[in-house]
Amino acid sequence: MRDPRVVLLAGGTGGAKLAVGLQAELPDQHLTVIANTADDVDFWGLRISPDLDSVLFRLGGIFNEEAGFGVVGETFNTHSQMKLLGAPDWFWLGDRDLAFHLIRSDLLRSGRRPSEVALELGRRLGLLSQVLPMSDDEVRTIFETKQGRLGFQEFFVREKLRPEMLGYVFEGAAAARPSPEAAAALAAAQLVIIGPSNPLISIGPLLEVLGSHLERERTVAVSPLVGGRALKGPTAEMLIKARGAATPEVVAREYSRVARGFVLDKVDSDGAAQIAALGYRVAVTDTVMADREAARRLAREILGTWTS
Ligand code: FO1
Repeated sequence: MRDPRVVLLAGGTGGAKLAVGLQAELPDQHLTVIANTADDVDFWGLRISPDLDSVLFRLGGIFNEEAGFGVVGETFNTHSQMKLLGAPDWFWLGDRDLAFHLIRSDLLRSGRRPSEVALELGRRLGLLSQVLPMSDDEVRTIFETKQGRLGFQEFFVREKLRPEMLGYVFEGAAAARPSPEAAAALAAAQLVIIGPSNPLISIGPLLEVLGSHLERERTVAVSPLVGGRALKGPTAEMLIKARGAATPEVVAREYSRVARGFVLDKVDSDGAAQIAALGYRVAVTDTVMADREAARRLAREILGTWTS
């Protein structure tokens, strides 16, 4: 198939890295990335969208690899001054990063929809792909913990995952609808890729909102696990707690209603037959995206397997 239109469903790290590889392999404007927004938080009166921003910044070539979030070459003068003035300081918003939150919050206040704002930020960064939130409606991951209910960033960043987690909900997900832009991109896509992000708390909210818009025959999922571990974040620990094990097969079960293809890392090739038995077509390859070239190679392999 020449020049397919592709949608990538992405959380913050693995999904965002794969977006860079896909953008490099596809013609301009053939990739739409739909990002999880259930991690969003309002801080200092501004709307912060960490997963969406990490896709925007990676595609725009300004991601701060060292910090793992925000913009390269960051300074924290505003953060220092806010702290001196008694504002909460547990969330490190850098000076460059702040520019995006100021523009986003201003556009939202003027009545623009979150999808319109994301497209506008993408245009101002000169992106060659579209980056969209999963919905214009608010969805928030709330963790039920022994210390009460905590928002995603409160639990992960402020409390550093210390309170014992009893469960989690995606508040607002049942009523949330895909934005017109996201629905149109999914309808036009020859291939939908579920990125290698946390299946429970990054892809989970995306599937709750968009799941009924996916066609199984056109959807392929990339395992976020390599040898029983995720490259970043508590994915393996969460899978063990919630599903009893952290294996690609557990991930494949999670996606079996929405995906027909599954990309498995070569170190996990032993599990390929079990995953195929769930009804998947399995591809085994190196899924570790250590750099841009590795992300590009993985993208090329996925596109070659599922769009040729
Ligand atoms: N992660 C941290 O561990 N500490 C921070 O202070 C922090 C600030 C921050 C600011 C903007 C942003 O877009 C992301 C930020 N992150 C921070 C990352 C974020 O909490 C998570 O990595 C994602 O939500 C998980 O995908």
